[in-house]
Amino acid sequence: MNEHRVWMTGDDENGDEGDTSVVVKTRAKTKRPPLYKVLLLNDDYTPMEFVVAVLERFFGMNHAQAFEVMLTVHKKGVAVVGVFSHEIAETKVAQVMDFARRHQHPLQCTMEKE
Ligand code: TYC
Repeated sequence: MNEHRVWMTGDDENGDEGDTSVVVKTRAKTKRPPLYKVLLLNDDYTPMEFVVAVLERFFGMNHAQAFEVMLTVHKKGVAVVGVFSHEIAETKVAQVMDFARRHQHPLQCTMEKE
């Protein structure tokens, strides 16, 4: 990936004073993958303890953290519950939406590019 570009300096092209070309190392640009925020939305019906369980189960939070984040969503309407690669974020959203659906709660989880 690291190219070596070569060019001539000055006006000595085809001259008889030897090669004055320089070799330059270019670094391959390593682009970090974009990150996505996973958001949890408030609603009037999902039980608080269910949201806490979701945050513990799918986002690795302990009970105190989960309760705190749940209360933030409850009061503010929305909160970022994690930041992930596109694939992981999609999986988290799908897991939460499926878990909520199976328990017949209207809890909504979405993702957006950071
Ligand atoms: N507002 C809900 C209630 O009063 C609790 C709740 C919190 C629901 C967070 C969703 O993402 C949520 N039972």
